[in-house]
Amino acid sequence: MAACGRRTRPKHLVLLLLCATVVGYLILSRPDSGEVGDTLRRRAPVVEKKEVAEERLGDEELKKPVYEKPPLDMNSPGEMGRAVKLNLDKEEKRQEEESLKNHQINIYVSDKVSLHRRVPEIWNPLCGNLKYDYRTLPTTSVVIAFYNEAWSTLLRTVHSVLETSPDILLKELVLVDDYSDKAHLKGPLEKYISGLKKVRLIRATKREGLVRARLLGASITSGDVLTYLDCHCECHVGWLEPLLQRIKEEPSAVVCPVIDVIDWNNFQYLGNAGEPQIGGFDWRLVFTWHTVPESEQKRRSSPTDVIRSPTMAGGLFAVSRKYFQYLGTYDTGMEVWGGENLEFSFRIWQCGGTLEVHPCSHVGHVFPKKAPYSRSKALANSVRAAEVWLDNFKEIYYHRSPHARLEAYGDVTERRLLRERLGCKDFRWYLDNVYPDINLPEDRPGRFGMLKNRGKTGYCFDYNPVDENVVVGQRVIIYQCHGMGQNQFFEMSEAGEIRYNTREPAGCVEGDNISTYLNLKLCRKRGQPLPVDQKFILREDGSLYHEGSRKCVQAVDKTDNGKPAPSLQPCSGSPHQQWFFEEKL
Ligand SMILES: [Mn+2]
Repeated sequence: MAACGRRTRPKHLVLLLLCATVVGYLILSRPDSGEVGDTLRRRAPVVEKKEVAEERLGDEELKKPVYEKPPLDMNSPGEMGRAVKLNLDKEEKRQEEESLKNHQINIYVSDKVSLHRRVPEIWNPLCGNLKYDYRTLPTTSVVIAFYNEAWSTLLRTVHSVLETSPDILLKELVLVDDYSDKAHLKGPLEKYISGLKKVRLIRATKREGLVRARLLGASITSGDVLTYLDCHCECHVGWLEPLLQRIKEEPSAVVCPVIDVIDWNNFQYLGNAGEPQIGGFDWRLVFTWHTVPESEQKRRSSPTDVIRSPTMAGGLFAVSRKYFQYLGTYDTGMEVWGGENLEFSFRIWQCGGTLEVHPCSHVGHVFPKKAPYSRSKALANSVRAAEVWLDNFKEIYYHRSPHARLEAYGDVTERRLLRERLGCKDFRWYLDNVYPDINLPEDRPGRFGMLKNRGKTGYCFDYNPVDENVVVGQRVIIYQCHGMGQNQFFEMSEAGEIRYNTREPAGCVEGDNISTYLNLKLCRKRGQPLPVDQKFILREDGSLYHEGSRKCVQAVDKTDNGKPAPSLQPCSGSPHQQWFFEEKL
């Protein structure tokens, strides 16, 4: 891998040096120059003093963004990232609800917030001490793809980039219209951005999806680094330098900012100066967030060091243009959205790069109330990722999503050849070295899939988490078997756990003597002993024996809430106490 191209900028450099010299001279030659100057004068000989001051002034000059933010107006709604509270009449309320229905983001509120607002300082204070050599940092092109995005969220993203990115580092900002049909994104958008420095717009001539839209945008750029952002973001001051600095140090690093949350309803900017989260995935190939593991904390020597992450969320990252090319950019066989982030994550790690989160780069993102458009292509995209990168571990994925086997995912020959050509490592290496904390299912024959009852025929163990982020805490129920894996997928481990391991972290079925019903709790961590309440034995006669209570699991038609569920009862040998695993219906 060749080193990241370091562009020399002779014209800029000369100009800026000149500027710095003139300004520096003026200040230093004033008879009553400031305290710092006086201190320097006392301590250092004249020549040295001048150089130090020039250097500092040069930095201030070099840091200047493309545009300065307008003066702070604390009366403006949402200023400094505060929550917006509006008193709306009936008609305004109706408009607000409509905007929410259209975008899954409260655009009515967004429209009231300044396109130039400031966000609160939420990074680790140590980040403010980091120094950068602006003259040798690589330049970047920011690429933002959008589809039918609302005016204010899109333009706030644009202004935010222009007002937080040093002019000397930002080569251009390219907006990619992925074939939107909203009128405000036609003429009005063109007119608006024609008045903005460095902003360009390119339009797809058919719906391309995120992957190809981003590549289309990148194709007209010239910066050393490509920085991809989502189209409803706000950048924290100083967000860009850490990303570019890291890529300058290590051109094969793909670096993500910390993604702060902007509330979809009141536009409050919610950030945390503590350790950011990193990305993982579960065995349905769904992206998940995790706290930084201890091993990674030990590897880092400062809170401002990058954090290695097994996967990325996908919306926001920076990569050296050359390295992106080398890695095979994106899988252009992927449509719309979903799955491309995991594919790229696996590829980065397996093919010799690193994927990192920089704790000093913060960008806010409006996470919508729910996905604003169809994710129907995400399945095919995930299958492509599995088929190219997972080796035999793809079976673990297919067991949990049996319908994925039937999905038409197109041709992946080219992507497999790319993997060959780059001499990429296998998925076992990735799991062992990059994501050792993921639970690795055993999936022994006859011990995974639907857990079916003999007495209550056609009924299976079933579990629905209260939400995607909280797997545990609910009661396990029985429901008509559907054969789709997912929430009816369980695996019996060699040690006797009934694992709900479509999710990460995995849940385990737990019983106790008091409630008689089964609940889902977190499984033990690797190396810890198995709690007796989580230990079951599937015996020869089909009975499912619970060690902790010394009872058998029985399919009960009506529980205290009127619904059927498995329950711990004295062992009787009845068919309602007989269970078996089945992979397919
Ligand atoms: Mn988004």
